[in-house]
This record gives sequence, structure tokens and C-alpha cells, in this order.
Amino acid sequence: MAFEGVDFLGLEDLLSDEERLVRDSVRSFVEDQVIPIIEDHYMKGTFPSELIKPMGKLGYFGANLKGYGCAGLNSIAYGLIMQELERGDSGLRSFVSVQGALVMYPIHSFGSDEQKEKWLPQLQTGSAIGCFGLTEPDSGSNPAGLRTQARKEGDEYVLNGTKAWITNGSIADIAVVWARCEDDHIRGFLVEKGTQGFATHDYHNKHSLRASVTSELIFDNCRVPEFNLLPQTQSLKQALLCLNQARYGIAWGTVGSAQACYDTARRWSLERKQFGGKPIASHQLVQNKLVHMLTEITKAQLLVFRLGQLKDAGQVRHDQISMAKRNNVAMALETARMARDILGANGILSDYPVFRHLANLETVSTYEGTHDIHTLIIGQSITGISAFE
Ligand code: TGC
Ligand code: FAD
Repeated sequence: MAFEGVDFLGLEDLLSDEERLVRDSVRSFVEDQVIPIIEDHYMKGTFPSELIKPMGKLGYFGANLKGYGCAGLNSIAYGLIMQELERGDSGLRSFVSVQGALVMYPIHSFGSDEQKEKWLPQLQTGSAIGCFGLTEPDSGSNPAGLRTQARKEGDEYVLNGTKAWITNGSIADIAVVWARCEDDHIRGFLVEKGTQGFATHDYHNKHSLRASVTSELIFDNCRVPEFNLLPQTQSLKQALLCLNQARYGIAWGTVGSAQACYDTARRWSLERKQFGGKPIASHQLVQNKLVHMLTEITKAQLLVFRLGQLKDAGQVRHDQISMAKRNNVAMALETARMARDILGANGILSDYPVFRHLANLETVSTYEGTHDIHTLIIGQSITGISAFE
């Protein structure tokens, strides 16, 4: 009897009933409502906005936060949501990551009571959409070099600058924007859609993350009331804390995309026959690939499971999150490439999810800190020496 699953070490047994329930419910949502439409959206380059309200209703946005209608789930259950969503598509997981980890989390952690009451309930249900603007055309890996300025004038801040590569940019009702104040400190601001001097511009020619909106945000003497400054933001540190939340979700999410690719490749290898009518799965070289894929997926699962325990215990370090993001994205990318190879020519078709995952994972490897930037973060942590400059 062949092992047909993707959970080789039976991590299932370590999950609580609630965690299993959450995982199964997201899995059903993805099977029923995402898989049937996602390829079409991907090929057309559109985001499946019809899923926003249902996902809000199911509690996926800010699911690990407490209060304001949020589910207050633990980190493992939250991670499992990301895993199942990314089994569907990285763009969908990105939407949920940005909404929860990069918009709701900073408002929840660094916002005033008024900001929390105004925005968190709407963001939680999906009746408002958020985006997070840190990256700029000339500062990606090095956000400390950002040039967007916030000048205080009376009871307003005047923003000038450009943010690049912003997920959900043009569809967002609220943007969390990181800007340099006159005292040289980087702080976070809430900029509402439609504010005078704020414009967006979408990237349309992407080969990756096609079922996701990516935009430039342009601030040209954009005036926001003082009320829109996130009062607990004093430096880049608060932006980095947001990244930790999103990177944690990515580390779980990429296990899902890798599982989808492995599962597709295993099934295919058992059906596809070459050389004398034997399935290609009967060849040692193909088995070697499948074994490698499942072993790496299993190791990645263990990594995020332990990370979740540390996070819930309030003990997780950012360099530990970097290790999981770095390893798991690379693992998923390699798994997707191997799956594509096992499917042969069929691997490039949109009849199978493999090439879509492969193309998406190229972005996932770059955003939220590139593979090499995470290498340097971990390198700095274990040697005490910064190799960034
Ligand atoms: P460095 O000298 O290394 O560190 C300065 C201080 O910050 C601390 N630190 C962190 N603290 C908390 N969380 C983190 N992630 C932290 N990273 C660094 C560090 O310990 C140090 O503290 P202290 O007390 O010793 O002063 O900082 P640096 O200025 O050289 O910066 C390097 C850094 C950290 C910015 C770089 O390594 C980095 O992370 N670059 C990547 C930028 C990035 O990830 N951008 C993401 C933009 S958002 C996005 O991509 C969204 S995609 C959509 C989706 O998620 O789906
Ligand atoms: P660069 O920083 O120019 O890096 C280019 C190459 O140089 C990489 O290989 C990198 O590893 C290498 N490199 C850079 N510095 C060093 C060094 N010191 N040592 C060795 N190698 C180095 N950003 C947001 O703020 N919000 C979003 O919502 C968001 N969504 C995104 C969605 C998509 C689809 C994409 C593609 C990006 C998104 N980003 C977002 C931006 C993303 O975070 C950046 O692309 C990423 O941080 C890398 O920056 P960069 O593209 O400018 O590359």
C-alpha cells in the first residue's frame, strides 16, 4: 500500500482539535472556491476579489489577533490557514498576509484606540482592504534608505515620495505608509484612498503572482491629518516587526504550495507510462526526486511547527523566522521545479497548478526579504558580524 499523503511524519497527531478544524475548513474553502477559478484569474492577470468577503466571513483576516472581531487563533492554527491558502495560490495568501500581518497588525500594535476602532472591524470582515508601503524604487532590501518624506505642517503631515511593488495598492482603502520625518525617524502613516495627492499605478506585465494586484503608490504633497500617524511607531523597528508577522505566514504558506506540487507530481508519475508501458514512478531517478521533495517538505513542516510554538510562547526571534522563510521558500521553489520536470511538457500547462506555483514562488523568494538577505540576517546572528555593506 503506497503512502498517498503529504504528512509523512504524522504531524497531524500533534495538532489540537481546533487546529485540525481550522485546517480542514480552509482546505475545503480552497478546494471548493479557489481551485475552480484560480487558473482563469491567473491567466487573465486578475485578483479573485469575489473571495474577499467570503474570506472575511470565515475569519481569515487577522485571525491571530485578539479583539475587534478577530478570531484570536494561536500561531499554529494561523499558520495552517496560510498553508492551505497557498496550496491554492501564493497571490491569495499574499492578500491575506498583507491584510492581516502588514495592515491589521501594525494598527493593532502601534495604532491609537480611535484608529483601531475605525479600521480593524472593517479590515477583519473584508469590507475594507489594506496595503503596506515600505519598498521604494531605490530601496528594496535596504528599507533604512527610504526617501518618502513626511513634513509636519500645523495639524497635518505632508507626504512626498513613491512606494514600489505594493500588493493590493490600487484596491486598498487604507495604506500603511512608512515615511521619514523631519527628525530623520521613520514612522508609519495611514493614508486613505482618495486623499488628495495620493495616486496609484498598477504593474500589468508580471510573469509571477498574476492573481494579485501590485501597484506603485505616489504621494505628491499628500496631506494627512496628524490623527493618521501611527502613534507607537518611532523607527524602522516597527516596520520590521510587521515583516516578522508576514514572514512567519510565508514560511507556513510555502509548505502548502510545495505540497500541491509534490502531490500533483506523485500522481502524475504513477499514471504516466514510458519505455515498455511502465509508469515513470517505477524508475529510480523519478523516485529519487519524489523522495527528495517529500523529505524537504517534511523538514519544512517541522521547522514551522516549532516556530509556531516559540511564537506562542513569546520567545521567537527574528533570525529564527528568517531561517524558516529562507528555507521553506527555497524548498518550495525546488519542489515546484522538480514537479514541473516530472510532468514533462504537461508541466507548463495551466491544466496543472505546478507552473503557476513555480512562477509565484519566484516572487515569494524575493519579497519579504530575498533569500540572500535572510542569509545575511542569519549570518549576522551567528557571527555577530554584519555583511550587508
Ligand atoms: P540591522 O543593523 O541588521 O538591525 C537593526 C536593528 O533592527 C533589529 N532587527 C529586527 N528586529 C525585529 N525584527 C526584524 N525582522 C529585525 N531585523 C533587524 C536588529 O536586531 C537591530 O536591533 P538592535 O537592537 O541591535 O539595534 O538593520 P539594517 O538597517 O542593516 O537593516 C537590515 C534589514 C533588517 C532591514 C534587512 O535585513 C531586511 O530585512 N531587508 C529586507 C526588507 C524587506 O523584507 N522588505 C519587505 C517589504 S514588505 C513586502 O515585501 C510585502 S510582500 C507581500 C506579502 O507579504 O505577501
Ligand atoms: P534589491 O534590493 O535591489 O535586490 C536585488 C538583488 O541584490 C537581490 O538578489 C538581493 O538579494 C541582492 N542584494 C541586495 N542587497 C544585498 C547585499 N547587501 N548583499 C548581497 N546581496 C544583496 N514591498 C512592500 O513594501 N509592500 C508590498 O506589499 C510588497 N509586495 C510585493 C509584491 C511583489 C509581487 C513583489 C515582486 C515585491 C513586493 N514588495 C513589496 C517588494 C519586495 O519586498 C522587494 O522586491 C524586496 O524587498 C527586494 O527589493 P528589490 O526588489 O528592490 O531588490
